[in-house]
Amino acid sequence: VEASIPEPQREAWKKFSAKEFSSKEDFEKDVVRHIETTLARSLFNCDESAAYGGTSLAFRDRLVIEWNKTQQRQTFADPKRVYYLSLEFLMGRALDNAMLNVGMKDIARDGLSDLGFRMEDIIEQERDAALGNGGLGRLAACFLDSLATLDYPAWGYALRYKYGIFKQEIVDGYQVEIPDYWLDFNPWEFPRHDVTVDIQFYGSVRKYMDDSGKQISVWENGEIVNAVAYDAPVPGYGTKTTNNLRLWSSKASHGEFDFTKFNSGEYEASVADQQRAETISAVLYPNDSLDRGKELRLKQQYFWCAASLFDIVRRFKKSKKAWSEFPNQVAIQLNDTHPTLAIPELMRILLDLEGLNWDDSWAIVQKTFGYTNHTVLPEALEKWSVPLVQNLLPRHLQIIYEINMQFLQYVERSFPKDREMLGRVSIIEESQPKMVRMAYLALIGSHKVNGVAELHSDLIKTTIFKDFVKIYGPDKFTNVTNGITPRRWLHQANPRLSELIASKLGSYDYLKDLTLLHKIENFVDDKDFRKEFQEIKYANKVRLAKYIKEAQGISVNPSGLFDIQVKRIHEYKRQQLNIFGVIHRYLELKEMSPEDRKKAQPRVSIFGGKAAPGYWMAKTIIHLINQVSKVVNADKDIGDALKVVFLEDYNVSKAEIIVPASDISEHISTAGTEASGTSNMKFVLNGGLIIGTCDGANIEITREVGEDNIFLFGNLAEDVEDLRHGHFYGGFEIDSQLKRVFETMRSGTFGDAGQFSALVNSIVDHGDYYLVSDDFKSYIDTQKLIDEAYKQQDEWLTKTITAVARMGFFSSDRCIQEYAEEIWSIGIIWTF
Ligand code: TH1
Repeated sequence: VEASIPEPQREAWKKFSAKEFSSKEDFEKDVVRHIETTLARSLFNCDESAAYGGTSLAFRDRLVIEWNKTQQRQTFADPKRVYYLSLEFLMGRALDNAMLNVGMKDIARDGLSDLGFRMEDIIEQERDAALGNGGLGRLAACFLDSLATLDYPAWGYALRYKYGIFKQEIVDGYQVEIPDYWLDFNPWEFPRHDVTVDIQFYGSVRKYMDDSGKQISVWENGEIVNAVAYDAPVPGYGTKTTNNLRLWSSKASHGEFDFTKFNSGEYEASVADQQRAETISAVLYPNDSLDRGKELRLKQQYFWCAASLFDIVRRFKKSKKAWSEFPNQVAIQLNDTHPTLAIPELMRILLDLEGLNWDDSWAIVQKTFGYTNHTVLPEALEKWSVPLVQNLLPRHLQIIYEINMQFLQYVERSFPKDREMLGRVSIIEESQPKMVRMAYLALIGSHKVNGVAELHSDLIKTTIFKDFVKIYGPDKFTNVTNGITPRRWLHQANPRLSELIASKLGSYDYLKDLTLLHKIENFVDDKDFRKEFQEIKYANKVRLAKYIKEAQGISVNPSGLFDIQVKRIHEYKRQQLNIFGVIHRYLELKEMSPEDRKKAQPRVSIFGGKAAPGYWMAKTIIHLINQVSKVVNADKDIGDALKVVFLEDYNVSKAEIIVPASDISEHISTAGTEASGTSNMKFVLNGGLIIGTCDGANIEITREVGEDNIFLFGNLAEDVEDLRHGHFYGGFEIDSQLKRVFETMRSGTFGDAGQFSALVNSIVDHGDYYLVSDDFKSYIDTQKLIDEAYKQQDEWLTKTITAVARMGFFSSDRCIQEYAEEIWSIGIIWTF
């Protein structure tokens, strides 16, 4: 407001205010202008990367215009906003998405062709924004797309990592990690050097009484690091709403150099200080579902929470509303426990900086926050050592202790007979050293806690949060089953299928209301539709086969059954079960007569995914897959009957090629371990069936598509505990067919057996925690069923079409509507 132009001069502004291109000619004009001026290139040195730059900048202009207007509308209406705090946003590429969301891809294709370029090559130039590990980060990205598409006033807050998730190379069958420096040229971000926040670490707390006898706490003498905002526009599909993703970058607070040190000859030390500050936002931690308790990670979390809250509070204070109004203006969603420090930080702001009392502050905090839990795996539940928190954030530790004391007093009053409960629910674990249990803090500081699929939301109420259901009652807990954006995961990844569906439904409206998909079930017997649907699947398989040849040098026959498992490599996700199944298949094929082998259903087993750099067992699984691939693919007896592929460096843009090409995809986690899974939804939406356990969202996919259209196998979550117990205390016999697989490995068929002994021993000698042996027979029997079912191509096609038609529930738009109504109480802002 302070910087606004006075009335008399506004005419000139309005006259020259930036306009969006809408014709092909205007698009070309913008591209050429950007290439010639912004990028300082010419038609004599314009390669594809420059053309990508010009195209992106032309689209960016469009987005920025709507982005500014959206922010103006939202500032004017000053509605309740939602802030999605996530340490990960796995956005992938932005250009294709921007073109489709603003509905200008065809114009751009023609325009680029006039200028001498092929659209697909230009799209390929972009690097993925890979600021996430897997499902959790991609979910956040889908949610941003839905929030904008549904016209909700929403911001995402995260860190501007210099290095995203590492790039994976496979060298001699082993994973090697390469840093992902992705910021060389990123036209999608806007540095806001005027939007900065000083963030304090370390130091001490001084307490004193003010004149009125009130106790005041001052956190002082700490080290200051500067947070600088970088903004990226998030366009909605078919709407003008363009929301903001704000990423914080860390910088030394003294400017370039600490001049005292510089002048006293300590040049190196002054640069080192600067680098230490920049380290905070340097790198994304590459662990998926694992808490390692590193100090730098805690620093990242506080840096990001404190900067975001400062920003949110600053925006709120502009409205001059009373503090009691804060929860009516602000909803903050905690994506897992990573942003839990936002709870004590908001308390600190209200108590120490704004002078509110404890009870009022706590009421505001609880009404403001919602917490999403994404896992029950014990190794993923965040805990921070008390001495570490004490040192880095002394004031926050005091506040956490106070929250805990008040909470425990309440529990004690409510359950006077259950003395043990206090120790169980305390935010502080009485271990050596003591630990802060972040999930409990997040739960206690929020008004709602949600799981991400029905089974998972039930499980958290009976396992990790059981006592809290007694304390707060069941209403504090809810479920919001995950979803995916159909814009990226159908329209963008599979344009031909999207177009076919639109041609039958009469419009692309279903991309905004995915439940409309059910109408394509009317075409399940339509001959032309079926033919086209099948052709599209085949073409997508050809596209993937081509990519496999280029990237991996392996020839695969697109007529084979494409069986795909792509996701982070983790023992609980059981890629080992899959590869043992592949070895079993290989042995069976080897035993067959050549005639029988010819009759066998050809398969292409495709794997992809990264292992956390320190996760040896996961790296062993990758190595085994690559060894099996080498042996099987070279075996002349086998030919096309079986091919095994490990696709290097699985990421979002590769998923866009892989997902539409599956016949079967694998979602085979030990029951009760995969909270939801989201790629399962993507594969089915693209006309692939799935083999899966009764776990996570697989269960709801089954409910929606029908039991005949999915291949379920394996033990149920409710039996897992007893089975594990039995492994240790009862007799434990390894499945006979699995034994044969292990014998083959031991004989050296896939190289030195010693390399895989830890993997085999985890099953044979160490209790088979993930029930690989228990589920093995059921798994390979189900794979046989799949072979038979796939031979009935007509029925298979019916199954896949039916399944697609019934996937409407899994749009992330539905998720966002549920969050908005049940957790955030926010409304939409109309666009005009
Ligand atoms: C994943 C869950 O494993 C997956 O089942 C779920 O679909 C997805 O979140 C989205 O809800 C998780 N990713 C992480 C990553 C970290 C810590 C915990 C989890 S749980 C770093």
